[in-house]
Amino acid sequence: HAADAFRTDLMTITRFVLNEQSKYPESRGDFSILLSHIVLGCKFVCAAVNKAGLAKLIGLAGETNVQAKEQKKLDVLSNEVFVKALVSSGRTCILVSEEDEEAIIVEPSKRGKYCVVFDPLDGSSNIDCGVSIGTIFGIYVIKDGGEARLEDVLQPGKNMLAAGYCMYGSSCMFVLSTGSGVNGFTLDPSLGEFILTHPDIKIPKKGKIYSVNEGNAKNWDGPTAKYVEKCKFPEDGSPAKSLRYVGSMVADVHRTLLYGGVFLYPADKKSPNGKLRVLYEVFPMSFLMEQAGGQSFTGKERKIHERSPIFLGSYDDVEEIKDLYAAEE
Ligand code: AHM
Ligand code: MG
Repeated sequence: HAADAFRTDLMTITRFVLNEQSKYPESRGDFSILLSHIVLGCKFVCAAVNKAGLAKLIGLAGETNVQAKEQKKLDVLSNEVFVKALVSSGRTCILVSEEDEEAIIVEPSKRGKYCVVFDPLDGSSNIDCGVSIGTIFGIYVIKDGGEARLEDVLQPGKNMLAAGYCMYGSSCMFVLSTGSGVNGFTLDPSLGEFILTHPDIKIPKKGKIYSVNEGNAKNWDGPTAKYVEKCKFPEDGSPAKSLRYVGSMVADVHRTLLYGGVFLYPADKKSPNGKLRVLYEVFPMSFLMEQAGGQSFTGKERKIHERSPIFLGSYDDVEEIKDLYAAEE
């Protein structure tokens, strides 16, 4: 078919979200506006990440003579872009970013009802070797007509309205859930649009991969050590699992979502709360996993930069880990 060479009916992320929101009669387009500002931030970061290797030579903004000028670090730059995009959407009231010590309370004239928690550029230690990195975000809504208060973001992950991430990898992918399944969009660089390429993502019920930093093994607790041992030496005659660990949460979670298996960042003797942050790493990824039919097993702390252990992925694999921890008690 000649027509197949060019797809002519493109489901862009904007069109998709507008369709989804039109199911709610009370929807006034606020969420779509907020999301389009997040998407803009992601496109900017994607462009900057693609140029990162050239940045020292030509500058991130493309200017040619920047030898004298200090280059802004990519994570600082990304944070600035997201904060400005979110505030200017006029739809946010509280922002919590990994890059800012304190929560940002949006000035009253620009306020809306959404709270956004985000890590603008996660895995940034991977930038210099060209490995995938990403942006992670979660969205809460403040209580009816209420004032913006920090308690509005310090809620359980399951109260999130939406969550997602953007992965800057071999292609740029935006994965989103607004609470009715998970959908993946790929950036078409020639159009500058995210196109629906992975509708209704479901994680396999059981996987063949485990993903963990095994360098921390000497400090693990009993159940984590036992689980990883079982991955390598299964007791029931099933084949051993493969180990895959990028060291970039977005890339490791993305692979887990598509191929199945588990990703874990457990507590250990050195980091009794694990490493990853509850609000903008653990909760959004857990929300996505559950929406894709998998599970997630975490702590419950709720301070803004609090950390927590995390075990997430295929339903059956996480069940096995939960059993090991339950047996410990
Ligand atoms: P960062 O926020 O300092 O970039 O650290 C978060 C990253 C995650 O992307 C990744 O899952 C984890 O740290 C890897 O940690 P480790 O190097 O201890 O295995
Ligand atoms: Mg991070």
